Amino acid sequence: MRTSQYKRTTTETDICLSLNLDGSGQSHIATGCGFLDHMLILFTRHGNFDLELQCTGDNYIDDHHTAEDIGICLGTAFAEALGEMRGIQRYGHIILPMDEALILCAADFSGRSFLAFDLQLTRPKVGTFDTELVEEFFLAFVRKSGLTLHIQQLAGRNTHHIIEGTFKAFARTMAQAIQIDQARPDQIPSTKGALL
Ligand SMILES: [Mn+2]
Repeated sequence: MRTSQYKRTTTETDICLSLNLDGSGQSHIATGCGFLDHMLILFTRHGNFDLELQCTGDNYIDDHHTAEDIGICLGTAFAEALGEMRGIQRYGHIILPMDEALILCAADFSGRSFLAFDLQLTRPKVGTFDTELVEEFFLAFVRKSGLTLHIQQLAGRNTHHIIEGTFKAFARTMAQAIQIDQARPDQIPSTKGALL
Protein backbone atom coordinates (compact mmCIF):
# COMPACT_ATOMS: atom_id res chain seq x y z
CA MET A 1 0.00 0.00 0.00
CA ARG A 2 1.47 3.35 -1.03
CA THR A 3 0.12 5.47 1.80
CA SER A 4 1.36 8.04 4.25
CA GLN A 5 0.08 9.66 7.42
CA TYR A 6 1.74 12.87 8.44
CA LYS A 7 1.25 15.30 11.26
CA ARG A 8 3.14 18.57 11.69
CA THR A 9 2.65 21.17 14.40
CA THR A 10 4.40 24.52 14.58
CA THR A 11 3.50 27.85 16.15
CA GLU A 12 2.03 28.83 12.76
CA THR A 13 0.06 25.79 11.60
CA ASP A 14 -1.23 22.45 12.81
CA ILE A 15 -1.62 20.01 9.92
CA CYS A 16 -2.78 16.41 9.86
CA LEU A 17 -2.99 14.47 6.62
CA SER A 18 -3.55 11.01 5.28
CA LEU A 19 -2.61 10.19 1.67
CA ASN A 20 -3.23 7.12 -0.48
CA LEU A 21 -1.51 7.28 -3.86
CA ASP A 22 -3.60 4.41 -5.23
CA GLY A 23 -6.96 5.81 -4.28
CA SER A 24 -10.10 6.80 -6.14
CA GLY A 25 -10.12 10.59 -5.91
CA GLN A 26 -11.85 10.84 -2.52
CA SER A 27 -11.01 13.84 -0.36
CA HIS A 28 -11.88 15.45 2.95
CA ILE A 29 -10.13 18.78 2.94
CA ALA A 30 -10.37 21.63 5.44
CA THR A 31 -7.48 24.08 5.13
CA GLY A 32 -9.23 27.14 6.53
CA CYS A 33 -8.88 28.77 3.08
CA GLY A 34 -11.70 28.20 0.63
CA PHE A 35 -9.64 28.61 -2.51
CA LEU A 36 -6.99 26.15 -1.29
CA ASP A 37 -9.73 23.64 -0.44
CA HIS A 38 -11.01 24.00 -4.02
CA MET A 39 -7.49 23.39 -5.43
CA LEU A 40 -6.72 20.37 -3.22
CA ILE A 41 -10.09 18.73 -3.84
CA LEU A 42 -9.55 18.88 -7.60
CA PHE A 43 -5.89 17.87 -7.22
CA THR A 44 -7.05 14.73 -5.40
CA ARG A 45 -9.76 13.96 -7.93
CA HIS A 46 -7.61 14.48 -11.04
CA GLY A 47 -4.71 12.54 -9.55
CA ASN A 48 -6.94 9.68 -8.38
CA PHE A 49 -5.39 9.90 -4.93
CA ASP A 50 -7.24 9.78 -1.63
CA LEU A 51 -6.45 12.70 0.62
CA GLU A 52 -7.67 13.73 4.05
CA LEU A 53 -6.18 16.99 5.19
CA GLN A 54 -6.99 19.24 8.14
CA CYS A 55 -5.16 22.47 8.77
CA THR A 56 -5.60 24.94 11.60
CA GLY A 57 -3.39 27.89 10.74
CA ASP A 58 -2.73 31.51 11.51
CA ASN A 59 -4.85 32.80 8.65
CA TYR A 60 -5.90 35.78 10.76
CA ILE A 61 -2.53 37.03 9.39
CA ASP A 62 -2.92 35.72 5.84
CA ASP A 63 -2.77 32.31 4.11
CA HIS A 64 1.01 32.32 3.67
CA HIS A 65 1.95 29.82 6.39
CA THR A 66 -1.04 27.63 5.55
CA ALA A 67 -0.16 27.39 1.84
CA GLU A 68 3.55 26.86 2.47
CA ASP A 69 3.10 24.32 5.25
CA ILE A 70 0.54 22.30 3.31
CA GLY A 71 3.13 22.15 0.51
CA ILE A 72 5.69 20.90 3.05
CA CYS A 73 3.33 18.23 4.41
CA LEU A 74 2.06 17.06 1.03
CA GLY A 75 5.59 16.89 -0.42
CA THR A 76 6.74 14.91 2.61
CA ALA A 77 3.76 12.55 2.35
CA PHE A 78 4.40 11.87 -1.35
CA ALA A 79 8.07 11.09 -0.65
CA GLU A 80 7.14 8.80 2.25
CA ALA A 81 4.45 6.96 0.30
CA LEU A 82 6.82 6.41 -2.66
CA GLY A 83 9.70 5.17 -0.51
CA GLU A 84 12.71 4.33 -2.69
CA MET A 85 10.61 5.03 -5.85
CA ARG A 86 10.84 1.41 -6.98
CA GLY A 87 8.84 0.65 -10.14
CA ILE A 88 7.48 4.14 -10.79
CA GLN A 89 7.34 5.73 -14.24
CA ARG A 90 9.28 8.63 -12.69
CA TYR A 91 8.33 11.17 -15.40
CA GLY A 92 5.00 12.82 -16.13
CA HIS A 93 3.85 15.66 -18.32
CA ILE A 94 0.76 17.30 -19.74
CA ILE A 95 -0.40 20.39 -21.57
CA LEU A 96 -3.76 21.05 -19.97
CA PRO A 97 -6.39 23.50 -21.18
CA MET A 98 -8.92 25.18 -18.96
CA ASP A 99 -11.01 27.46 -21.12
CA GLU A 100 -8.65 30.19 -22.38
CA ALA A 101 -5.84 29.06 -20.03
CA LEU A 102 -3.26 26.53 -21.24
CA ILE A 103 -0.76 25.10 -18.76
CA LEU A 104 2.32 22.97 -19.37
CA CYS A 105 3.43 20.81 -16.45
CA ALA A 106 6.37 18.38 -16.50
CA ALA A 107 7.85 16.49 -13.58
CA ASP A 108 10.65 14.08 -12.72
CA PHE A 109 11.00 12.32 -9.36
CA SER A 110 14.74 12.80 -9.71
CA GLY A 111 15.67 13.31 -6.07
CA ARG A 112 16.84 16.79 -7.10
CA SER A 113 14.43 19.47 -5.92
CA PHE A 114 13.89 22.09 -8.58
CA LEU A 115 11.03 24.39 -9.51
CA ALA A 116 10.66 26.37 -12.73
CA PHE A 117 7.54 28.45 -12.23
CA ASP A 118 6.28 30.68 -15.00
CA LEU A 119 2.70 31.81 -14.48
CA GLN A 120 1.51 35.34 -15.23
CA LEU A 121 -0.88 35.92 -12.34
CA THR A 122 -1.96 39.47 -13.01
CA ARG A 123 -4.60 39.58 -10.26
CA PRO A 124 -3.05 39.66 -6.74
CA LYS A 125 -5.98 37.84 -5.14
CA VAL A 126 -8.63 35.23 -5.92
CA GLY A 127 -11.21 35.52 -3.20
CA THR A 128 -9.16 36.12 -0.05
CA PHE A 129 -6.21 34.08 -1.36
CA ASP A 130 -2.97 35.83 -2.38
CA THR A 131 -2.03 34.44 -5.80
CA GLU A 132 1.72 34.71 -5.06
CA LEU A 133 1.21 31.83 -2.60
CA VAL A 134 0.77 29.37 -5.47
CA GLU A 135 4.54 29.50 -6.05
CA GLU A 136 5.19 29.11 -2.29
CA PHE A 137 3.08 25.95 -2.24
CA PHE A 138 4.95 24.37 -5.16
CA LEU A 139 8.36 25.43 -3.82
CA ALA A 140 7.63 23.76 -0.50
CA PHE A 141 6.35 20.62 -2.26
CA VAL A 142 9.46 20.17 -4.42
CA ARG A 143 11.84 20.84 -1.53
CA LYS A 144 10.35 17.99 0.50
CA SER A 145 9.67 15.51 -2.29
CA GLY A 146 12.87 15.74 -4.36
CA LEU A 147 10.76 16.55 -7.40
CA THR A 148 11.96 18.43 -10.47
CA LEU A 149 8.91 20.42 -11.58
CA HIS A 150 8.32 22.74 -14.50
CA ILE A 151 5.12 24.78 -14.65
CA GLN A 152 4.63 27.08 -17.59
CA GLN A 153 1.65 29.12 -18.68
CA LEU A 154 1.25 28.91 -22.46
CA ALA A 155 -1.94 31.01 -22.55
CA GLY A 156 -4.54 32.46 -20.22
CA ARG A 157 -6.05 35.66 -18.86
CA ASN A 158 -8.35 34.66 -16.01
CA THR A 159 -6.35 34.17 -12.80
CA HIS A 160 -8.75 31.58 -11.34
CA HIS A 161 -8.53 29.54 -14.57
CA ILE A 162 -4.73 29.77 -14.70
CA ILE A 163 -4.29 28.54 -11.12
CA GLU A 164 -6.98 25.88 -11.36
CA GLY A 165 -5.50 24.65 -14.65
CA THR A 166 -2.12 24.46 -12.92
CA PHE A 167 -3.39 22.29 -10.05
CA LYS A 168 -5.22 19.99 -12.48
CA ALA A 169 -2.10 19.75 -14.66
CA PHE A 170 0.02 19.02 -11.58
CA ALA A 171 -2.38 16.27 -10.50
CA ARG A 172 -2.40 14.57 -13.91
CA THR A 173 1.38 14.85 -14.12
CA MET A 174 1.85 13.32 -10.65
CA ALA A 175 -0.56 10.50 -11.48
CA GLN A 176 1.61 9.57 -14.49
CA ALA A 177 4.93 9.92 -12.68
CA ILE A 178 3.96 7.69 -9.75
CA GLN A 179 2.26 5.03 -11.89
CA ILE A 180 3.88 1.61 -11.61
CA ASP A 181 5.66 0.55 -14.80
CA GLN A 182 4.21 -2.95 -15.23
CA ALA A 183 7.19 -4.03 -17.36
CA ARG A 184 9.64 -3.14 -14.56
CA PRO A 185 7.70 -3.10 -11.29
CA ASP A 186 10.74 -3.97 -9.14
CA GLN A 187 13.29 -1.66 -10.69
CA ILE A 188 14.35 1.77 -9.53
CA PRO A 189 14.08 3.83 -12.74
CA SER A 190 17.63 5.18 -12.79
CA THR A 191 20.93 3.83 -14.16
CA LYS A 192 22.43 4.92 -10.84
CA GLY A 193 20.17 2.45 -9.05
CA ALA A 194 18.91 5.12 -6.65
CA LEU A 195 16.68 8.17 -6.80
CA LEU A 196 17.09 9.48 -3.28
MN1 LIG B 1 -12.82 26.90 -10.01
